[in-house]
Amino acid sequence: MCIDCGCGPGEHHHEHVHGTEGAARTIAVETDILSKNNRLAAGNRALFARQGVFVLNLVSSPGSGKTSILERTLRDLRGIHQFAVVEGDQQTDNDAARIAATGVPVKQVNTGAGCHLDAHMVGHAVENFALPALDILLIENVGNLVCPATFDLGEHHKVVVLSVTEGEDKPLKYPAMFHHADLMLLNKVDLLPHLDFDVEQCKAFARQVNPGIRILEVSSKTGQGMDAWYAWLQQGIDKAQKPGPDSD
Ligand SMILES: Nc1nc2c(ncn2[C@@H]2O[C@H](COP(=O)(O)OP(=O)(O)O)[C@@H](O)[C@H]2O)c(=O)[nH]1
Ligand SMILES: [Mg+2]
Repeated sequence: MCIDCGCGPGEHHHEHVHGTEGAARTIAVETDILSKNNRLAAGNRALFARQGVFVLNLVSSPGSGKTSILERTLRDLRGIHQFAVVEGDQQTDNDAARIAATGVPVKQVNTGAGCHLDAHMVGHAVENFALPALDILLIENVGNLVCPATFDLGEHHKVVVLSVTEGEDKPLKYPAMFHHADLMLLNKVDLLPHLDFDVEQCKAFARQVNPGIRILEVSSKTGQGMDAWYAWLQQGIDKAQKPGPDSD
């Protein structure tokens, strides 16, 4: 069950509880779901650390360009790094087919009515990959700016994609997502000449909810700004592959 909208894989919960006893029970169930997810995410994180795989969780509203950014990234860097992709969607394997066309291994996870991936789904999805051979695992979450914010998958970073067609106020309207992300990719900047979108205002709003957030302006269509994104990926890969203080 998702604690934000109350939906769960394959079903919707419409349980209405009244009074303090009901509220206490709701909080107890939510705490339980989150602590179970956090336990599984910690397991995923330990696995990724042991295997030296850099893992990103890409989040955004539907249509911001997550799959397009992945496609361009994979085509540009496939010969340099070993990639795998987990594709989260409620229905269809359309995005997985787009990724497969780049030649990179991909595993589709359909969440049904569920509005986010969770650590359990990702733990199973990565059983399909030879992790020791991977440099980087890219997870495309379900298109939704609310629920995926709360669910740790064991990733190194959440990367939030916002496109310039969505309005500069989105970081303020969906603060949890922008608060939890370490990097924001401001996508579709090729469209700026046709829009009234205020880039500096949008960046200021993002920094208002997360002063430490990195922001890169990109276009997956023209390739503008993608080199800075690739340099950021390279740094993360280098760091993930460095043996930790307690590894032998
Ligand atoms: N103009 C422009 N369109 C883009 C860009 N990136 C993605 N799109 C388009 O935006 C739409 C949604 O892209 P998609 O990658 O499927 O978004 P997702 O739902 O976040 O995975 C598609 O029609 C893409 O061609 C971009 O940088 N510039
Ligand atoms: Mg997509």
